Amino acid sequence: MAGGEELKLLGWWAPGVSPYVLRAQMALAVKGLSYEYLPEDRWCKSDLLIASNPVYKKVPVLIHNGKPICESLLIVEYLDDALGLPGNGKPILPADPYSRALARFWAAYANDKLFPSCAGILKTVKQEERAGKVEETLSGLRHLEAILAECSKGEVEAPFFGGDAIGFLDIALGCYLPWFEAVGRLAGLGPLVDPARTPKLAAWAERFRVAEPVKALLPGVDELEEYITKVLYPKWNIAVTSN
Ligand SMILES: N[C@@H](CCC(=O)N[C@@H](CS)C(=O)NCC(=O)O)C(=O)O
Repeated sequence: MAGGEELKLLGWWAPGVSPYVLRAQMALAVKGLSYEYLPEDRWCKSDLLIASNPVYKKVPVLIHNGKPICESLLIVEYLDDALGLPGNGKPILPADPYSRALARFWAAYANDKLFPSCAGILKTVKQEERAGKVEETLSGLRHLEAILAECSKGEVEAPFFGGDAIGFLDIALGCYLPWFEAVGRLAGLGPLVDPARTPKLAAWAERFRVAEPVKALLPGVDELEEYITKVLYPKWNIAVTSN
């Protein structure tokens, strides 16, 4: 409950491992909003989830005063639109229309291209295909390095994509940080967000990991690795010994 508003978040049964649920949780935390977390059983989805997201039947779903909002990026935008400026007193999305459009473009890029390429590193077994996924991921991270440099252009380096405070693109991308680390480790590649290749992005990642209020939400990378190998590898038909 937040100031008479009823907020429920339908989330994943294993905390921290779903970047999409984490994204919604990060936005709620940045807004300083309290809510009831309802974990979904991965084998047996609740009637509430099926009724709230009948099209995709996926989490996260935010339920605000009984009304469901689906899709993690839309949830972040909705919190900004519907619940005003509690928390740090700043909107999550930039005020300037052009900056908003850019933030939305790169957030969609992270969702549609970067993260699938990164997860694809583990899903592909053939050497050549895997090398392609690695290159796609590193190229995506180089794009984001350039965007981060653009955000700070002509000024003292801004700590976040959102400027002085965590903003839309910080949340959209920051929810993937544990995955970048876990995939780099499991694939034997070392850190994907590497200070030698993308120094600004690596420094941003370090700041984001320890920033209030998101740091408490980030899962341990060991736990995430365990989830990937024990839960996802069998689903993807990958033998643990393949790495
Ligand atoms: N595009 C969605 C993706 C959500 C998603 O893939 N959620 C996963 C958990 S990480 C899920 O609910 N999976 C259950 C299923 O696929 O049946 C978003 O951004 O919210």
